[in-house]
Amino acid sequence: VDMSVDLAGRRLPSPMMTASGCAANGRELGRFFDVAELGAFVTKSVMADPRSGRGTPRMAETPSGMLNSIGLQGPGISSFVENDLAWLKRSGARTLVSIAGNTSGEFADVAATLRASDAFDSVVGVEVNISCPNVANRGLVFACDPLASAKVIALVREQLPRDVPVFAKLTPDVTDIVTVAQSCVKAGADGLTMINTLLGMVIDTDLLRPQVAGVTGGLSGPAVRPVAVRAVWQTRAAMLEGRLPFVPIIGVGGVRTGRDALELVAAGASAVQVGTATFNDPSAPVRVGRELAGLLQDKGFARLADVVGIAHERL
Ligand code: RRO
Repeated sequence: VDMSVDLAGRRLPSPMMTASGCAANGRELGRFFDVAELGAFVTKSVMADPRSGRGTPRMAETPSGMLNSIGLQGPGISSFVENDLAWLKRSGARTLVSIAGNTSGEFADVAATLRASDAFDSVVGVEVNISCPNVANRGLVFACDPLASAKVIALVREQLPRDVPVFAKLTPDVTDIVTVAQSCVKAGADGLTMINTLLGMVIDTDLLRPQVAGVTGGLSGPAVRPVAVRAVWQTRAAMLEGRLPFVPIIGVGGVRTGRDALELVAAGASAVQVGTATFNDPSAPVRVGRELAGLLQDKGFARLADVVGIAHERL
């Protein structure tokens, strides 16, 4: 089965990616598999300056998923490019760099520093994280506001060469994700990654207090998979109906098996990210890719590309 994907002009050998934030910047997972086997390694969202993140505890488990309030812990863009991106390049990884900022100008500065770095030739795209649920600034999530999203995307797009695609990472916490997608694509996004975590909360019923120090947090894992499938489906439907240009969708949310990945692909995703599942199985992103290829083979498909959005033809 031909598992290669054309992602906004970049040919990747596999549709499988890590999901941002769940495996730091490569070294941890590099002990379990060859990071060059992935279509792309997606890094933890990096900001301009180093950041220690939220107080602890930052994670809570639920029967169907995980809640996090990490709060964008990270080394800052300078250290990231010198250490993490350099390591990913040496390892032969194709890297999709996730960037974040408190303001649209900060997003642009991070993109500019990234572009100027020695390892930039290993970057196959930039994922603009406008959807972190744990940013402390006035409770504002850029991706809840189509205009604010467009401003960030346009500024980042300006900083990068045309052949480096920009992906907007969207939040499911909006009434209409298609409206945000339209705004991002109009502003220059070459693709869409959906979804980030869903805002949630867990209370410790022994201590009768919130389980994570951030009080609310981002819900991930199996609980959000149907939400991701719905978001990808609605966005692909908008493309088929002419309400949105055809841009690649990267599906993410609760994928643990090849069947889970196939669900997102059939809904319209060209690539699939695996995040929370790596906590139980660090090689999950490559295992899911093998399982997906096996399923396609069993069903008689020669190319993954033939299955993208296929469920829309079978209503
Ligand atoms: O660091 C985080 O708290 C975080 C981020 Br940036 C994000 O995009 N999604 C999430 O669930 N947590």
